[in-house]
Amino acid sequence: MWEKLRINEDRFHRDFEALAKIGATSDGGVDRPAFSPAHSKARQWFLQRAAAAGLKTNVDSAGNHSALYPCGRPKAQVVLLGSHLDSVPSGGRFDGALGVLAALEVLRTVKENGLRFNTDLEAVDFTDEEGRFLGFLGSRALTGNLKTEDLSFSTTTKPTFRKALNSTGLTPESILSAARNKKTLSGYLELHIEQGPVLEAQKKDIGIVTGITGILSFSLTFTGIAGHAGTFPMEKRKDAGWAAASFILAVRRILLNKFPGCTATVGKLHLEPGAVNVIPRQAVLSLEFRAGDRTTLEKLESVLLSATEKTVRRYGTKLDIVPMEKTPPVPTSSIIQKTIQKTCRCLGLSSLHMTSGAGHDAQILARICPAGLIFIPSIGGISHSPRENTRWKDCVNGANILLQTALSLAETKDIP
Ligand code: HGY
Ligand code: MN
Ligand code: MN
Repeated sequence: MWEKLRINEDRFHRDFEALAKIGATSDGGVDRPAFSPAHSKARQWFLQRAAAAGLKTNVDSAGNHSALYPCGRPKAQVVLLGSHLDSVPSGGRFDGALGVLAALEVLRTVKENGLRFNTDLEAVDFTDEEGRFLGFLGSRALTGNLKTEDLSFSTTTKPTFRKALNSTGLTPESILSAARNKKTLSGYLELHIEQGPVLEAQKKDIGIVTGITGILSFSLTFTGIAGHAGTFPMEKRKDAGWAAASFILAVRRILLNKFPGCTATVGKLHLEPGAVNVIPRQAVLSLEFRAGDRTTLEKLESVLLSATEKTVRRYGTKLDIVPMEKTPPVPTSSIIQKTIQKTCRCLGLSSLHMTSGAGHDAQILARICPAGLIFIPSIGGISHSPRENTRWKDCVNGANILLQTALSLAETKDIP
């Protein structure tokens, strides 16, 4: 019976090391932004490893790369296992990559044991999870959660986006036509590092994610008046840099004082014209914020947007706001949570129910099928950094939980 089945640890480890070399940085991380040469190379490597294992490979019209093991009945639904091979700039080796490799390893393990189930199994690497252009681009396309306007970027981003698509043979139209019929999907499972400190602090092996954070982001442009840095009087300035700086600190105050458990980040800031001796005319910044429930997310949005109005009044600038990402918070499937918990008990692993403050493709898939997310500990809670690390033993535990949970689901006819 398949309950005793385990993944091949050595093969999984060799693959992890080989993949981590693609786009490797000298400080031990990886730099594989979506559509970069290193990212394309990693995706090709994944397809080659899958083909070498005799799996059926595919690249859909949104660039999602996948491998199928047809172990189900004729015209079976599929249990999809996946994550992403792109990284943030100067990121870590585990974020996303581990989930894709574990998915591939699950399929290989099942195939070499010749097991049959009710459903097929598919491993997928989603396009641009990290949002170089649009967060969860691939999973949103696959689930039919993309509209034309989602791909109409600002005039500065549009040419780079077009170029990135051209290099991979995609078009906005092809991306918009990648939606699958949700009836073909029986469920979705993702293994991921926690990217936070909870499992390590609580000394637990596995995190069973109950819900995933909602994320909103905007591009803000404060426009003031440029001038000579040495002659224009301080008291008469409309310095866009001051507006940006003041707003960034207001965000910090608001979050710390009024929204415990939520986060907000200004991760990008650009001043124009950007010269040492010119008062900044324009400050373009990103504002991203997250909350675990819809009501709090909406409240946070309204408080932060009214802080922008106060800033504009105080510094006499103008302001343009362009919405970017809008991903609502979602619960994961309670049935899948129970299956993961049972699997942890069978494997003698401790577990903890928890929410995810990081975004994952699982939250997009959860809109159209039962979805589950499995966490393993991150050393020091560090992620989106070359210092991101997880003990190899935990990676193997996570992959075995993914295997056993996936097989439980593949055996179930209809996951409620
Ligand atoms: O930004 C996130 O939460 C994820 O790592 N994409
Ligand atoms: Mn990430
Ligand atoms: Mn990730």
